[in-house]
Amino acid sequence: MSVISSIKAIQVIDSRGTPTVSCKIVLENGICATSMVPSGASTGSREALELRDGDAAHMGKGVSKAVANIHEIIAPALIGMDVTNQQEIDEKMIVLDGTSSKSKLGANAILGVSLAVLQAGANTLEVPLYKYINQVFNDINGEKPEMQMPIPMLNIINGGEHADNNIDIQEFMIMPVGANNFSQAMQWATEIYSDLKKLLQAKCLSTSVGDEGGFAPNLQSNQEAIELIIQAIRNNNLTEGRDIGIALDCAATEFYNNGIYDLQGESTKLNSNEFTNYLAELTKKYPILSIEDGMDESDFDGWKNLTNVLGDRCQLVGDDLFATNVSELQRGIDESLANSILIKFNQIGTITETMKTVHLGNLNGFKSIISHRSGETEDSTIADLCVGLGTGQIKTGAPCRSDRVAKYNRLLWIEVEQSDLTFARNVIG
Ligand code: 2PG
Ligand code: MG
Repeated sequence: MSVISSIKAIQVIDSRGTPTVSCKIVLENGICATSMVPSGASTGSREALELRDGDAAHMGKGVSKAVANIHEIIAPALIGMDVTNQQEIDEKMIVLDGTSSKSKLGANAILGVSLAVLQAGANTLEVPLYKYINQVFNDINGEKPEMQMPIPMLNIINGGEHADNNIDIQEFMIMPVGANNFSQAMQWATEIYSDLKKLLQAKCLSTSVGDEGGFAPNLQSNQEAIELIIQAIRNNNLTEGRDIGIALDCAATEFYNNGIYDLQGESTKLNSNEFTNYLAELTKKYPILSIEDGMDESDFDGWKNLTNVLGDRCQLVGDDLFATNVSELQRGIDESLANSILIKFNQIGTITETMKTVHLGNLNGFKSIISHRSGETEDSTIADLCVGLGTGQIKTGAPCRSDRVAKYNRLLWIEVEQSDLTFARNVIG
């Protein structure tokens, strides 16, 4: 038995300079592990609650209440438990909280502990985290996924809530689907990224970056962003579609108001059908493999229509729509909304619930994409999560800024240490 002997938490700083929770677990055998919790900007309304202090310090964004909840409520309940029993520990915290949105203890408090428990479990058994995750998933769901190296989705032009420019679509990503392995995918991505910088410089456009490390210039339209990326792909003697697919995260909830998709950057207002047609036109013109949050989180008719129109030729990913929540995903499955799900563990608050959501997706043919948040830290757990669950896709920003590349760099090590893993190049289509 690897028994928990202490749980400590402190407030640390994330990639936007905003406080977040870090947690450290020590076991009776002396093994320890730490975690750090990410935080979103374009958050969905169905996400679990991130507990913030709301007082004068840190513009109300301090997390000292969440830290205190770990010390005063969670730690006394978990000390003495076997750290390798992830599900029992997570379920105990869910009961201690007692609310559906984790608003009593805070999802940031609960997740900080859940992540540290996961890492401590791997450490005490002396196995790599991704292998341990594979085992925990099996313990929880009775399914042992085939581990694989993911296709990275690199967000190289940032807009929406993640940048101060005029672009409405939040993320323009490249997916090196034609690479032979993960390291080649990253090589192509970094080359395209630096070429894109040169293209922007040549046009006297800004090369400052947004929250996820992608460039954030002012542009005429969403199409211009895609065309710049295609030019950067071609400048590297690569072919869009064959070697590099394009993926978008519209984060449409952020520009939807009273039935209207308001594309301010293009001075265009569209209703739900018109916005679906707008996206369909983009997919005809460009090799767009994946569209995330193409519709507002509550425009269910819009989602149904979008899935009808594009679902057989494009990955349609629910992020705000599902909030990594098993009941919301079940609704999507029942009503044919989207065909894939974005997985962010802080939307739901525990590793166990995250794994149950991925399992439900697996059972129903929904692809899962493991994702960072726009507010990140050097914690790289999502890299191991993606390999251990074999989801085949990870989205974790541009190849720029340590909070983003920490995940890609961890994957580069896993690729070498576990050279028998296949690369998920055919994951889409
Ligand atoms: C998203 C995420 C991550 P945020 O919308 O998919 O890219 O952004 O963390 O701000 O919700
Ligand atoms: Mg999103």
